Amino acid sequence: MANGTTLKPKSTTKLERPKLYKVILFNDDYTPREFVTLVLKVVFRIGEDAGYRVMMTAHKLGSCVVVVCAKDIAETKVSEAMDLAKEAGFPLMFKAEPEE
Ligand code: TYC
Repeated sequence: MANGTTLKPKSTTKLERPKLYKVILFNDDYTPREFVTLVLKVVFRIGEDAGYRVMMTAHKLGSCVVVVCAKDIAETKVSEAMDLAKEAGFPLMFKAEPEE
């Protein structure tokens, strides 16, 4: 161009938006409610009140989405949460699943 700047050619390759993953909490008959709320607080940084509501939703409906985030973060959180449950001897279950 006259002022010395150059124009970038338009790129034709489209960047795919990275897929988001949901972390799902599942109900079981053995894990204490307080422990579920504690795990949500420590691992997912969800406050007491919101954590209690997520836990009660899973308790009543069978499952509840905890967060939606990038795949690696979702998988790390799932294994951190399930490690804590395993250490404490509870069958608490989380899963990371791609969003539709
Ligand atoms: N159902 C459990 C109980 O009554 C509590 C619980 C809630 C466990 C939610 C898991 O994801 C869960 N002790």
